[in-house]
Amino acid sequence: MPANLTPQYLEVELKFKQAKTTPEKIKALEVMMAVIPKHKGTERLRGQLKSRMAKLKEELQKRPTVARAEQAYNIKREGAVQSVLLGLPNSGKSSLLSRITGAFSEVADYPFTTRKPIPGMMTYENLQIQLVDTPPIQLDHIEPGFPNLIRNADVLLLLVDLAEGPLFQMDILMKELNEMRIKAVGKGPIPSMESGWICLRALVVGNKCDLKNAMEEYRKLGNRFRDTFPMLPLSAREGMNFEELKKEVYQLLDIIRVYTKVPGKDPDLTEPVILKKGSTIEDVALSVHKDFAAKLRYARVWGSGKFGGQMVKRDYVVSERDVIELHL
Ligand SMILES: Nc1nc2c(ncn2[C@@H]2O[C@H](COP(=O)(O)OP(=O)(O)O)[C@@H](O)[C@H]2O)c(=O)[nH]1
Ligand SMILES: [Mg+2]
Repeated sequence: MPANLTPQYLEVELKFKQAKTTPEKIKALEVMMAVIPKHKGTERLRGQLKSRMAKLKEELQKRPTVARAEQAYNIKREGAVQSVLLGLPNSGKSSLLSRITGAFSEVADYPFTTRKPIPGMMTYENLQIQLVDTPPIQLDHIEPGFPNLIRNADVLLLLVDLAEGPLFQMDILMKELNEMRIKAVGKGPIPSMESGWICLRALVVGNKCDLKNAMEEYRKLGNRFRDTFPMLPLSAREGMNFEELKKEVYQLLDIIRVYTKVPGKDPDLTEPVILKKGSTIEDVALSVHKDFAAKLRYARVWGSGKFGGQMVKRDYVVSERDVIELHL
């Protein structure tokens, strides 16, 4: 039976053939399906159009859309602290992640090897610190999803290659953070920010200190930044200063570790309770269970500068390494 296709149909069919992108093809195909005469003679053709449409839609799904790219930037927080590595291409971010956490991130001496963030875990004493490797920071270009990843971090590690003009690299990092309305601060009080802005703790890390002249460059970097940020030279390749790096990250955070114990037993020193500096006995109780905080009568504390087992009230401010026995 002849199909007797109308000129209207043939016109959109031509459009379909000329379409270059999948969305354009889908659009044209939709019109074709709408205008094709619906009779026995076009039955087979209509079937073909339908399956073609299904294929095109599938193709569209497979593509990394902006939303999908953004999703890659949603890194699940793990451990007590999240730190994010930021740096220009080839500064050594992936090398550092691999060496210090054992997580796999491709390392190569050409730029843009890392296309999405990759997390790993490092251990500092009894603390788990998540480290996230990221795609390189680029001048005047910000990947969607990247600002959010950074904003959610507790600490930023600004990694510069000491052999490739570290001052210039820092300029670009600061400029792009500024574009994202992120202010990196070292130690000291967190300034109050305009709305839309966020303030994050940051550490400047000079990588490749194993290379010739690197320490000279590091000193120049220090002249400009040591009053603003804690700094550290390091070699991701040689594994130099890794313990110091973890310690610096820990010290940058305004946190303390305390331990809880039950009467008559020793505390479990492998499971610290992580609290903000200035936290009280009540906060300790809250971190255990909210009922504990409500029922709390007093606590006993062991730690430096107190009598062992000293009795304290709920508003007592705890300090690093205190051992606390809660009494309900
Ligand atoms: N000499 C030296 N080379 C390093 C060091 N860290 C990384 N590299 C090299 O620098 C290049 C880029 O490293 P990569 O980790 O992929 O950098 P990324 O682009 O920042 O992730 C590679 O050739 C690494 O082997 C280091 O501490 N010392
Ligand atoms: Mg990389």
